[in-house]
Amino acid sequence: MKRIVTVQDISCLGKCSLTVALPIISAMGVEAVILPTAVLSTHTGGFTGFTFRDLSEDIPKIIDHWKAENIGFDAIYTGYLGSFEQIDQMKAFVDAKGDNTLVFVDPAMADNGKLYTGFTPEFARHMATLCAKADIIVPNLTEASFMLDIPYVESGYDKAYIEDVLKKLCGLGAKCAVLTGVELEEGKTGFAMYDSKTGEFSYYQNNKIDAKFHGTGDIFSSVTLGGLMRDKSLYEALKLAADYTRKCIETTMPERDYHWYGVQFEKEIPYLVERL
Ligand code: PXL
Repeated sequence: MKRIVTVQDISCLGKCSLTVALPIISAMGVEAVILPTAVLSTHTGGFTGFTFRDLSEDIPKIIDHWKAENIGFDAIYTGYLGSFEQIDQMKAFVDAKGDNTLVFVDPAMADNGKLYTGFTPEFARHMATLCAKADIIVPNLTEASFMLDIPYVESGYDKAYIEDVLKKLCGLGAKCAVLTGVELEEGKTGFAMYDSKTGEFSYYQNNKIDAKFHGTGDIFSSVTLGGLMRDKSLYEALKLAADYTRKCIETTMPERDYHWYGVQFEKEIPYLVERL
């Protein structure tokens, strides 16, 4: 059985970051070790007055203990990081990894043209230096724009634009870049990927459900990593992630007023497990 470590916050209530990564990766039959970056009472999207406990001080000590115990990982998956220092800590963690550890970076920090509460454009440019060390990065178009310091284009783009952005993302240093929330046709959404080694671009589009939920990017990343660890190709893992995320949104729609802060991914775990 594969063992991964996922580095992101615990939003105690909010169905994002570790509270979705841990159950999803575990359900996919992969050991999920966690390294919490911060503990928040809720996520930062739509709640006010949330608490935020920064765990930067603990991170190197936790990593050192694992090292002393000779624990290695098949993948390092980073998500929401709470400070510049944590980006540097993750760069050092990646530099010290074994040869067979996949580095998967979700630069979770922005969406819909805006940075999440608490982040700055400088933070995004620093996140780009962690992306430089990754095998696979999965920004949405907003995160890509902030990291590349290019204007955010909301709609009306074509494949040529997407391919230019993907190439620029790999230009940062990442081996494979995946863009999420790519809408190439009215009523559709999906991902685009570029493998800098083969020079190949791939696309996948699904029917779009017109609703925004927090945490869906984290669900997408968790399923992608789980799929990779279960020996799917990157494209197959991404396709499963896109289909599952869509299914979770669809399932939540009738109860969206009650569950506005995150999707009911729990109900669709069987869908996921059946497709491994
Ligand atoms: O899902 C991304 C995410 C993760 N962690 C925290 C967040 C968000 C999105 O808003 O606020 C704390």
